[in-house]
Amino acid sequence: HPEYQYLDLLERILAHGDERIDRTGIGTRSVFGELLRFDLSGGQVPILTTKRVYWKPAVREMLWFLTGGTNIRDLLKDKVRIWTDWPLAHYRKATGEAIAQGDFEARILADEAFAAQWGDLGPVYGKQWRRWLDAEGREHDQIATLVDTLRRNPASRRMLFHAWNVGELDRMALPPCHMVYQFHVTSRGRLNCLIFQRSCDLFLGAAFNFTGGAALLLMLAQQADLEPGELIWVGGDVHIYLNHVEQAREQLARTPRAFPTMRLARKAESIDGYRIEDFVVDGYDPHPAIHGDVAV
Ligand code: DHF
Ligand code: TMP
Repeated sequence: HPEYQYLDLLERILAHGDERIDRTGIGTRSVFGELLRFDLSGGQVPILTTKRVYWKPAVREMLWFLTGGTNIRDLLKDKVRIWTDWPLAHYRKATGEAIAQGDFEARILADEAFAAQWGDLGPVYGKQWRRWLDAEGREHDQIATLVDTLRRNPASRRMLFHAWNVGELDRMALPPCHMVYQFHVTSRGRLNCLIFQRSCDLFLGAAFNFTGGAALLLMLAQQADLEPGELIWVGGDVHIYLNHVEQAREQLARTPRAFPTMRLARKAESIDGYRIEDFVVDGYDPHPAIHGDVAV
């Protein structure tokens, strides 16, 4: 079962990972340089089954990146709360106000000016993917260029988009983790995607990254009249936070079930036209969710 790639990595990090204090102060065990591959050609996608993964928030996050958005207000409208902690920490620090997460989120939703001031993550993924600003002041839509190249010149070795915009890193709430997506089309018309992730929270973040990556691959394949191929995930610093060790052990005690299938219910008019309702996941029968706190 392909999920054992993930579970074996989890187990190896627990057993042999290098332990140290990280930026967040929580501490991690980590390894450096890992590769996982998932074959999507049979319709199955890597939504982990050894714990319930909230695949809709993960797909919604990917759709939000594609809109070019960088404000958590758009996510909160869809009840996706995974990015709230960073603007919230910034707000608390800047104002000294001990506001609860729920109250902060309610204010972001109710008050557009407040959201503009406090809900923006800076020039993160969506901005770089859709509106990368070059030295001459021109904006580059890397996604539109990618779709165009997939259609016109699928043998290209230059099909990628990148979020590590060096000049803008200091204005981002978090520098990009999944920072490069490269694509490859086989002679038989299969679309492969390689994600390079410089830093990976293997217990919490990875499940979202695999799911979002799979959703992106399906959308791009459909737009370019290709069949889904492999999702290849490469991790730089792959770590387990020390406050996730018990959860990881619990997950490791479980036996994976068949991956679910994911398909698109309709072909959108363009890569910008997809909605959450277009994603159909069948056969997802995971073990129960395992909660873990996110390190901010
Ligand atoms: N920082 C850290 N330390 N780890 C991350 O995984 C991470 N991910 C970010 C931003 N910063 C990060 C963006 N993605 C969750 C999942 C993905 C994500 C952020 C948070 C998360 O908390 N997942 C929980 C709850 C899911 C839900 O409520 O829908 C989970 O159990 O999967
Ligand atoms: P860092 O910027 O110090 O590397 O911290 C970022 C943390 O967030 C790190 O634990 C990796 C994790 N992360 C993911 O695993 N996946 C994601 O999609 C994001 C945004 C972050």
